[in-house]
Amino acid sequence: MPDTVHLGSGKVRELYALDPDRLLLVASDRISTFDVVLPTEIPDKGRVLTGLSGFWFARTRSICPNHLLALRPDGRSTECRRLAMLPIECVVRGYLAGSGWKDYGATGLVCGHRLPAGLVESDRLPEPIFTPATKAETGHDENISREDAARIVGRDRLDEVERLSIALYQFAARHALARGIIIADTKFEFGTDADGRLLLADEALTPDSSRFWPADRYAPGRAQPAFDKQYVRDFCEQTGWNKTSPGPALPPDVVAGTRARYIEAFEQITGIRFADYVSRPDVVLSADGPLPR
Ligand code: Q0N
Repeated sequence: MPDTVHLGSGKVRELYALDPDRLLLVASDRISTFDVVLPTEIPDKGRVLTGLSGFWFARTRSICPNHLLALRPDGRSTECRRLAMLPIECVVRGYLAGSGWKDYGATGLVCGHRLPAGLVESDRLPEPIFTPATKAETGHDENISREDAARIVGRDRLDEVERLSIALYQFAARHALARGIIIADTKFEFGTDADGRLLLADEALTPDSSRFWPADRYAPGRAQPAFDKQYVRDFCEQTGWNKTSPGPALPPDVVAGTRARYIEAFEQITGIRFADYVSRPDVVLSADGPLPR
């Protein structure tokens, strides 16, 4: 891509400047587990995540406008509006997992939210909670209190992203649950345009930015299997890997099984065949799915 300036790399994504107002967000097929990018790629993972994000962006525009301008024909690249990003992660939790479960066990609180006593791991919360975190490109994001978040983005902006984050999560969690997938929690990123309008950015409501659990295996009282990465995690545990870089290469059966799970998540949530998305990425953007050929 001549004339395209590479702005930065995430663990699994790349960001380029197209012109002063537009960026290109490219989702690779890289996969990370235990915060380490593995040496083996999962074919089509980037397409699945880009298609899912596009699907949600198209359906949540009335809740909150977003940065999406176009999906590229490759299915893995998103043209988006260049924004001034808010320097906090907007996390919503509907279930008790990960750092939320750890903090609850230690203090009964998650980011200042007092939760009922006696909850067990993976329990559904009485209502979804907003638990902002600081951004850390390497290492773990750190949960912060509402007060700290308000000091960073301002009180009114925080109230606005909290309301939007909860509304977006509720919309998506309800849609996904009806299709057999629990979205236990998710992370949003917002930015503002030149007019100060708040827009949803980044990728949204994908298995990389959320915990997806298979609803038919849900049982509180233990950790839940991940919808997407469980074969990878199980394999990595079996090898005795110490979870520092470099991670182990994945055998072909683990790659194939994981690819199938990503595609299954895409098809279950969107109701669109992944092959249809690959032939015409814009199918995810129309409310009624693929058009007749
Ligand atoms: C931006 N990040 C997140 C990709 C992800 N619309 C935007 N405008 C300005 N900046 C960003 C976006 C978006 N989305 C988002 N960083 C900048 C992290 N990156 C890391 C690199 O890979």
